[in-house]
Amino acid sequence: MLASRGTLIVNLLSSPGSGKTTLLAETAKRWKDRYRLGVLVGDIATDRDAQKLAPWVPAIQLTTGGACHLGLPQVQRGWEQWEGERLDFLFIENIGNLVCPSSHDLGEHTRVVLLSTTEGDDKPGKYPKVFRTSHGVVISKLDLLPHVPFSIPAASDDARKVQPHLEIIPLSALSGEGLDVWLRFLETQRAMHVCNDCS
Ligand SMILES: Nc1nc2c(ncn2[C@@H]2O[C@H](COP(=O)(O)OP(=O)(O)O)[C@@H](O)[C@H]2O)c(=O)[nH]1
Ligand SMILES: [Mg+2]
Repeated sequence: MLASRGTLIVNLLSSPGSGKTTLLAETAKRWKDRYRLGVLVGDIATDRDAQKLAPWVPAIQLTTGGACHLGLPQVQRGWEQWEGERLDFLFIENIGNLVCPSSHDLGEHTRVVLLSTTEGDDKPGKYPKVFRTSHGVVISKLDLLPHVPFSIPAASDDARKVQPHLEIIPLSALSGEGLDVWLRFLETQRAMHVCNDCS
């Protein structure tokens, strides 16, 4: 239904603190005059992320009260608050967790897992399902790479062992490095899944 209205749905998964909310804010800043965006942001408690995003993008907080992942009915109820809106991109920020959210299809077109440079390059093999079910991996906090023992080739090889078709996008939301590649990835996904003639 949303695809026919021109909306690409992107589900962001990662462990807590790897940079989902910050990346969404930076995406929204860059696209404020180009695309209509919306964010459904999941957390166990508080509406802090929705408040952080509010200056840049319409954001609805979905609070699970303890559940470790978002479910489709909750996402649908969140979306209904925008009934009638025509969004170009609807982002879902899932609960920070590399395990449970990977087993729950939220109807997204595109699933992206974030892995920050501070988390260690061995995580893809240790949490294979989230990498196997994703289309892209954002390696976040690239600005910290000089300070941490993290190898982008090692993380990429490990991730591609479980999902050979993964797009791997190293970036820093803080410095802006790599954000152009991220934005192009999103546009390509939208052109593939939603419409052929949109840029
Ligand atoms: N150095 C650095 N810190 C970042 C970057 N992106 C996010 N952070 C910081 O990491 C922390 C967690 O970010 P947040 O976006 O809340 O992560 P989330 O829990 O995945 O939504 C915050 O203190 C951010 O300022 C980045 O690219 N570089
Ligand atoms: Mg967040």
